[in-house]
Amino acid sequence: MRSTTLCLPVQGRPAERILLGLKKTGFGCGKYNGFGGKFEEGETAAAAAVRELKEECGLAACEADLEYVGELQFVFPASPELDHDVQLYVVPTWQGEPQESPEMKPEWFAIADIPYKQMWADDIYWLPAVLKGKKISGRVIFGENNEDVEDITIRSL
Ligand code: 6U4
Ligand code: NA
Ligand code: NA
Repeated sequence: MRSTTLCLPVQGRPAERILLGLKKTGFGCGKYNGFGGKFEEGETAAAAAVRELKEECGLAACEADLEYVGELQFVFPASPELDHDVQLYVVPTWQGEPQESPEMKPEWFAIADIPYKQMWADDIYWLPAVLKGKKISGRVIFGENNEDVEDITIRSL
């Protein structure tokens, strides 16, 4: 299973606003999501998260700015080549301002206005808990269309 990262920049504690990006290309195109991607060879999860955050939305964080909040496994029985897992990070501090990249158009959302209908279908099951400060571990099984959630298990760490 390939490994990826997902960074969730937030303001306020507990979180009041979250920076999401509208993905413009590739996997998840047209969806709002956090910022992240695949590890490069020899790279740690935290290093990959810092690199992808900068590449995709221009925010500069250091590894110490990242708060590890858990891990999710995504399983696509109809397309096993899509299977991957995600190391999740909340990012409360950084340097710089959000900037559009070729991959993502960043946008701030109040927590009450998070556009779950325009996000991956699993997000509504775990993102609210993460934004309340919980750490989670979970597994999502997608349906035939690789979009709908067929089965999901989330537990608190
Ligand atoms: P390329 O374009 O090959 O460099 P890369 O940016 O390395 O891609 P990408 O964009 O394919 O990787 O990584 C997928 C991103 O989408 C990761 O940040 C994890 C995130 N992601 C994938 N499935 C998700 C899901 N079901 N729910 C979610 N985020 C998901 O919230
Ligand atoms: Na990405
Ligand atoms: Na990327």
